[in-house]
Amino acid sequence: MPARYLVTSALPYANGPIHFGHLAGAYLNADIFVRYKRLTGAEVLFVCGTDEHGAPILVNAEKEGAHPRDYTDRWHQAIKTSFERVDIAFDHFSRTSRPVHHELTQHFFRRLVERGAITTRVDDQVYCETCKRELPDRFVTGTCPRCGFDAARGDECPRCAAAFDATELKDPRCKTCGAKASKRPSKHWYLDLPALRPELEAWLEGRFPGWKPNVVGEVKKYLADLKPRPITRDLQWGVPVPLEEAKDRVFYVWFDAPIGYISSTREWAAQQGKPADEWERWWKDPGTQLVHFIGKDNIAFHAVIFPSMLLGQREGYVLPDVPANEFLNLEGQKFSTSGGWFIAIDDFVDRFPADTLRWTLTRSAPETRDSDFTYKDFQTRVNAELLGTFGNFASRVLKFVQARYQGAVPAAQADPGEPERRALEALRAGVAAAAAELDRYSTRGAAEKVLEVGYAANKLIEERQPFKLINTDPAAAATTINVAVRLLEGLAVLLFPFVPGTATRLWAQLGLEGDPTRRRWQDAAEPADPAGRAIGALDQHLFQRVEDKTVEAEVARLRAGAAPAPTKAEAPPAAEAGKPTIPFEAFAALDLRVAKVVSAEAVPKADKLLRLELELAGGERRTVLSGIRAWYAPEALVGRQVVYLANLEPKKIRGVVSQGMVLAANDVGDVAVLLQPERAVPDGARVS
Ligand code: B3M
Ligand code: ZN
Repeated sequence: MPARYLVTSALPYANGPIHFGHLAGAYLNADIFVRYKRLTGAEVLFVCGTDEHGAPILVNAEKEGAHPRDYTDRWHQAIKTSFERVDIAFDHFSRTSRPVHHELTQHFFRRLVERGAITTRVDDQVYCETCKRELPDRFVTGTCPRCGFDAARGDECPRCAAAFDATELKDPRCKTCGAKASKRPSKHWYLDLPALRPELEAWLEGRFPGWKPNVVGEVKKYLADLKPRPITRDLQWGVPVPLEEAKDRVFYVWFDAPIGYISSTREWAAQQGKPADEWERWWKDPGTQLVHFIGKDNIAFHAVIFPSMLLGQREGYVLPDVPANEFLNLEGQKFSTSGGWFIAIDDFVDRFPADTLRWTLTRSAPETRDSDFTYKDFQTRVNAELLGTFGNFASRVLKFVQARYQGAVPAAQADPGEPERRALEALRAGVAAAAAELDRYSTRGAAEKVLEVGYAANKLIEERQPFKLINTDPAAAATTINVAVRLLEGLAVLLFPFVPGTATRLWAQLGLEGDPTRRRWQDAAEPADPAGRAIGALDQHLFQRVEDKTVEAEVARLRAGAAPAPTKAEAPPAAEAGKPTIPFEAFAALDLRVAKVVSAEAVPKADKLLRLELELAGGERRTVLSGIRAWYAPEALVGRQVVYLANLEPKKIRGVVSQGMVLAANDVGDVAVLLQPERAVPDGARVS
């Protein structure tokens, strides 16, 4: 088992608030793992920081009339504060806009050039004469080369889901200024991944057996189509490419961002006054286990591209484990910051303790498949598990010590009974089982094992009834209470990685100094005899109930805040505002119906598409492909009624004949929102 862990979480873009989906993907699990490993005595460094380059940040800064520096200053601080409020305790939280990162990125590039792993290519790029710059996909709109939709995006069409290069768009227009865009040849630099493939594959072979199937699958899919990747952009905001002939180029954000883990480490070492080569003890010593916690959309960057860049340095960098999580949904729908369908951390912890969120998100963590946060589930986790299992047990036992033993833990008989032995065995088993789950990065599995220890502790009290037993057999009652206090000490250590604030309060209520980090994880299995020790003040309950009316209010609040009307900055450019007037007959020709979704599934190799089976009147079925996968979890659509255009010409897409289209509002801040009748109507009902 390595004695040293270097843990990273995906660098959040300095481009918006952190929400539950982020926490559940790459941050909360990392923090739990770090706290656990430190409890075992391992040396751990936990680094992160904001990812501050890239076109989306430029787009949003421009929308606000702010310089990207000011814009990212604001989001860096806001994001840092949000993490602090839910006890995500990085050792260092840097920014990729800092000089230390720019210098290291340029060094990485030069080493790759020396290594012969950088190539160049001259390609047509969409260019705006007015803005005097090449236009990345997000900055371009135009007419879809396949279906003629005149508001297609730079890389795909929201109507027919065709994917294409921006240079294939007809009548391309600059999204920033609306001017017609042109094409011009442009030289860019490429990371030659195939040149690095042999070393990469040799390493992957050794890692695949220990990796999650979703990660291995994603990596193999990427390797099947491995080609050189463009790593430069014609933008002014980013890490400059250190070549005279590329002075108007910066690195593509995904080239520089992962290097941010290293620059954050170097900055940490400097700020801690460590020796100049301390960072290399973490990044180049084979005794370090590097672990990248990420969401599934980042797998290729962390398991193929960044390791290739590290191998290309030929400087003996350690290579990562990549325990990627799937996605968390919110009340059955995909998170969408721009669409207003998210719960910001700050907003939530203003009303609920951070530990209630940490525990709920851990218990429903999307470790092997997408999962869902609902306020109902939150209420159950808080009331039945945190309060009902851990909180009540602690309160009953410690209040009893206060009331009947003058606040000091009573002595146990030499030979505790079978129920006490079973409970202590459950603690020992729980310590080992939770460790095994955490060692394989399963925080969800580990929390389940800790909960089982809580159940065993409550079972002891149910079986022994010490609060009555004291009247007939005081020695036996004292033994049960003594053992119950040992269980509480063990639970305080086990709970610390998950709910650190509560575990620390429990530790104080037990009359122990400091916090649970005073104890080693493995020692939690054998708490010392607490007889005679004074317990601490029982000033407050560890948890508060969540009432039904609170859940209803929260869901209403979420729905009210969702999908705000597009602000003027989001409204489509004038050219898309209206369409030419049509005769009534043209509208009458549309056969619009209400249809029920009877099944929904993702379309293989098509990131944006869902395949829907619709039911009309008399059980008639239709198949439709819809580009709404980014916003709707398939399972959340089944049973819903939608508005369906039944007489659109069928079209074969990705091998599936799509018979028509379901209608959705677009341009709601880059989100699609399905149209549906305001109440249930017969399937197949006509819309006019
Ligand atoms: N900034 C955020 C994301 O795609 C991206 C991660 C970078 S990690 C080096 O989740
Ligand atoms: Zn322009």
